[in-house]
Amino acid sequence: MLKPQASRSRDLRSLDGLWSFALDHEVGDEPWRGRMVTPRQAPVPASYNDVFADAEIRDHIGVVWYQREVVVPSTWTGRRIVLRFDAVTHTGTVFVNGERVAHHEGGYTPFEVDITSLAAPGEEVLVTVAVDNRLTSATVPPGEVGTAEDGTPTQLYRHDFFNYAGLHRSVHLAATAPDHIRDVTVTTTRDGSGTASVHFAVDTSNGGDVRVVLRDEDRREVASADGATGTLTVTDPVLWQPGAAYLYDLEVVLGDGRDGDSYTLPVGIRTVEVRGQQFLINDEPFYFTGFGKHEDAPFRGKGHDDVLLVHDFALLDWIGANSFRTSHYPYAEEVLDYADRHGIVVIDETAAVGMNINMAGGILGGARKPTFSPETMSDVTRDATAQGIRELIARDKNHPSVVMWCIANEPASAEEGAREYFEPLVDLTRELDPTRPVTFANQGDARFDNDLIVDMFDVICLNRYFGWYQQTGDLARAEVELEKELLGWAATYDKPILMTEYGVDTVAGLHQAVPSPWSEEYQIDFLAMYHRVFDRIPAVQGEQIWNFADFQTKAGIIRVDGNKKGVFTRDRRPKSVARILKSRWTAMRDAA
Ligand code: BDP
Repeated sequence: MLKPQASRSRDLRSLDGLWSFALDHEVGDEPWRGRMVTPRQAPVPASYNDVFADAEIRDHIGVVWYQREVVVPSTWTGRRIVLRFDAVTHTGTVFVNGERVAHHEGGYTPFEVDITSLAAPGEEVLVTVAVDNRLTSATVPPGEVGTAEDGTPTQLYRHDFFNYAGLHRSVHLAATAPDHIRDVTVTTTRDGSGTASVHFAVDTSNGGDVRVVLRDEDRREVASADGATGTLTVTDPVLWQPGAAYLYDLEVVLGDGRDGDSYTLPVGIRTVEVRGQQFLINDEPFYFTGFGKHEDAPFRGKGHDDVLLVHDFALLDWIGANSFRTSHYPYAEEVLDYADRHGIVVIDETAAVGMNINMAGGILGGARKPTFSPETMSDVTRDATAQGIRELIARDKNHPSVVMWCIANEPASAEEGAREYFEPLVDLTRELDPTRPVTFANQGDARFDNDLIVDMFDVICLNRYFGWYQQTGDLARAEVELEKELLGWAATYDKPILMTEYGVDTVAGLHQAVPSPWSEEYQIDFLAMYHRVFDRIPAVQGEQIWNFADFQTKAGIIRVDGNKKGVFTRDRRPKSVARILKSRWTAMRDAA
């Protein structure tokens, strides 16, 4: 699915800004029928939860309503008009002028609907969106909705971040020619003699004539071709490299481009491969440094924000990180565009998180029961997981920064049923994209000797907390356990190992001469211990600390205003460990 853009032949109108907003019970049965009467307005893009100082809104379970008007430009006569939502979390139902036009499940991938017949140029249209934040066994991430004794709804979920909801990303009206480019897929390969191939496939609404032109960063034409599929040869290509991005532009033209359609896609030429225990980018071993992140910030929750985007990347650069994982859901497309542009490597994750009912003895919710069963993670959940994979790859397949798909975070991969659940999902991922390695983030209960699924994946991604959830406060014992475990994996599988989570809750400003958990000094000692161990084990090909920044979670007795494992605070101030990481990672970056 192509991100909307303004081009010679395309136009865009942003619907970001303030929308009328109401909780379900505050408006009548069918608020989409006319103008909604409500005293409240909510900002878009943003989560609605924290912008009002109101517990009822923050903790609301179920549907909320957003509504606004927009005037369709009178110059859009004869155009195809599309309404596009970059993310409605988690389920969106859209009405235009009182008519239901779209329904989408999955809170972190875009959807669009052709509203040409409803949107008269020069006239106003009324857009109403029902946003449902409920998580069930049919959603990803999954959850359980119940009813409390007093009849009010309850929501259980097993992932460790607040269930923010709303119109999290931009909303646009977009205009194209009626005959238009529907999709473009680009992959790149290199041959031994210093040339590269850019393979393209263009999907159009009318099967019309297609021309593609590849230009370099100086806008010089490098190659061109006619036809909807083909290969462009680039001699002496400038490669897209971690830390040294280079983007060509592929202009795709349908018809004559004036009455027809045109779309420009940035293209990075690079290859990715797993060979033995190495992860290769452009045939060079790549060692991942960086973080698991979250889309999370005060007030706006998970709302996309360019200020935060640029600042977070500036901090990644400052600290010397070369990569991050989009834990635990697909991030805004702007984030990937920026990573492409700035040479940051991305592990792109689905929203399949919390598929582990018995983790930590079930303290994250509920008594012991099988994770994979018709009552828990069922065929319905798996279908939703598959749909999430389809939408992620459809959206992100062309980003050079994305070097690997991560199809789940910490599923119960040692439990019966895990293999049956994941095998078709791995197959699906490979079928949709044969060019990128596939992984999942493994949770500590599934070790090298009892995990049931890791052999199906290319890279072993481990989330481990020795010295925090286990051996709490005892880094000497934690070091022994960590090393034992890593050596076990390295001996069992000939695959690269990435530590995709390791970290400790750390209260900024809490200092101790003799470090113990929660202090800044303990975070320093903890990470130093992990790094010592990593440096001793050649199969370890990367370190991504949990987490880049502190983030909000649901209320709980092990969370103080959220998860505090950040190297930065929630407002992006460095904790003491940041400078130490900076010297490790910048030295590694300079040596690479
Ligand atoms: C892991 C999860 C992550 C949590 C982290 C933690 O993957 O989402 O936030 O642990 O406990 O289990 O901090």
